[in-house]
Amino acid sequence: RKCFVFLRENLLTLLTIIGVVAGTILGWGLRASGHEWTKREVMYFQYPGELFLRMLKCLIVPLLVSSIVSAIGSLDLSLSGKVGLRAIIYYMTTTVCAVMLGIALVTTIKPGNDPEAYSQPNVTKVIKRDTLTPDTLLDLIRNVFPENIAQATIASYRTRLVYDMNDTNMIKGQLETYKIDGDYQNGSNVLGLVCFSIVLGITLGKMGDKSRPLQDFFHTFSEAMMIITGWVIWLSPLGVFFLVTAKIMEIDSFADLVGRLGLYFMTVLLGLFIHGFGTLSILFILATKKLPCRYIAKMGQVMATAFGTASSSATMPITIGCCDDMGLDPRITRFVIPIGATINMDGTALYEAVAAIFIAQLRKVEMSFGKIIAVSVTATAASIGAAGIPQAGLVTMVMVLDTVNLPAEDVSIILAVDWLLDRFRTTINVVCDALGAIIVTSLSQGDIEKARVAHENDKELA
Ligand code: DAS
Repeated sequence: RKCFVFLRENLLTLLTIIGVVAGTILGWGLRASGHEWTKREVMYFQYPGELFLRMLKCLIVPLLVSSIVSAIGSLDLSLSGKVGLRAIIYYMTTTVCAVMLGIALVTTIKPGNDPEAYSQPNVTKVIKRDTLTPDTLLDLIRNVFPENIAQATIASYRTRLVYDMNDTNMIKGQLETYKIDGDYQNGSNVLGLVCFSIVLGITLGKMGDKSRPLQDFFHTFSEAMMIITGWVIWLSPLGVFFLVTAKIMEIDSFADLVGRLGLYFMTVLLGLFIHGFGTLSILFILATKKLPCRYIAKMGQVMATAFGTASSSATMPITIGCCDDMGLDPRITRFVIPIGATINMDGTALYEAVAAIFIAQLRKVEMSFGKIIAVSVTATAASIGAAGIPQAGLVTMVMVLDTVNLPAEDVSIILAVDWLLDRFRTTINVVCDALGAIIVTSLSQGDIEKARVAHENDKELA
C-alpha cells in the first residue's frame, strides 16, 4: 500500500527520469548506428522536446512578473524588505561558497597540469566580429535597467555558439562575437524584468487600497499561470526524452569525457556534489534546524526537469509548484524563486571558476593571488548575469577568461563535455533556489506572524 502511494505521488517524476534514461539509450543507439547525423536531422529529433521547452519558457515572463508583483504587493513593505534582504544574503553567501570551493578544488587537483590534455585542442575557428571589451561587468548593471521590458526576455549575448546546420560534427560550435543593436550586452535581460517587477510590486504596496484591483489581477494571473504549469508539466517525460536523445546523438565523441577532460569533468562534478550536499545542507541545518533530505526527496520532478532541459528558467514554474506542494508560504516562494532562478546560480559560479583556472593551467598561465580574486569576482558576476538557458554559463565564461587575459576561443577547449556538465550545474542551481525558499520562509516565520497579528488588530480597530 505504501509503495502504491509512493508511486502515485511520484509518478510524474519517475516517468520523467525514465524519459531521461530512455533518451540516453536511444541517442546512444542512433549514434552507434554509424550514420553521420547532420545538425538538421538531429534538430528533427529534438523538435518535440523543443516545443516542450518553449511552452515552459513561454510561462517565464507572465509567471515571473505576476508572481513577484503579487507577492510583494501581498506582503507589507517592511516584511518584503526583510524577505528580500534574507534572500539576497542567502544567494550571495551560497554563490561565494561555491566559487571558493571550486577554486580550492581546481588548485588542489590541478586537472590542467596534464600536459597531453592540451595536445590536440578542440579549438575551433572563432569568428571574432569584434574584440571583447572588459566592460562585461558594466553589462551586468546595464541589464538591470532594460530600455524596453518587452525585449527583456531576450538573452542577448555578445558571444554565442552558432552551428552550421549541415555540419555533421556539431560539438565544434563556433564562438561568434557580435554587436547587438549597436550596443554591447552580455548576459540575460530577465534581470531587468525582475527589477521592474520588484519596483512595480513595491509601488502597488505603497498605493494601498487604490491598487487593490491591480494587485488582485496579478494574483489571479499568477494562479492561472501555475494552473497552466500543472498542465505543461505532464509533458515532461516526453519533452526530456526527445531533448536528451538529440543531445546524445550530436556528441561526436565521449573520448573527452573520460580522456583529457576527464579530470576536469570530475573536478567540477565533485565540487557540485560537495556544494549541493555539503555546503547547502550545512547552511540549511543552521538556518532551519531541520535536515534537508526530506525536502530534497520532494524535489525529484524539479531535478529531473532541470537535468533534462538544462534550463533553470524553464524549470522555474515547476520549482514554484514544488514549493507549493511542500506547503511553503506562496507569498515568499513567488517572491524569492523567480529572483533566485535569475541571479542565483551556484553551480554555474563554481563551474566558471574551475573552468577558467583549468584553462589557465593548460596554458601554463601563472595564477597569482590577485588573479584568483579576479576570477572569484567575475565568476560570481558571470553567474548572476547568466540567463537560465542551456549553456549560458559557457557563454558568460568569456567574461571570466577576459579577466585572466585568456582568449575567448579557449572556451571551445571545454566545449566537448559542457553539454553534460550544464545539466548537473543547472540541477544544483535549481536545488539551491528551492532550499533558499525554504530557508527564507523559515527565517521569516516570526515576521509573518507579527504582520498577521498587526493586520488583525488594524481590522478590529477599523
Ligand atoms: N543552463 C544554465 C541554467 O539554466 C546554467 C549554466 O549554463 O551554467 O541554470
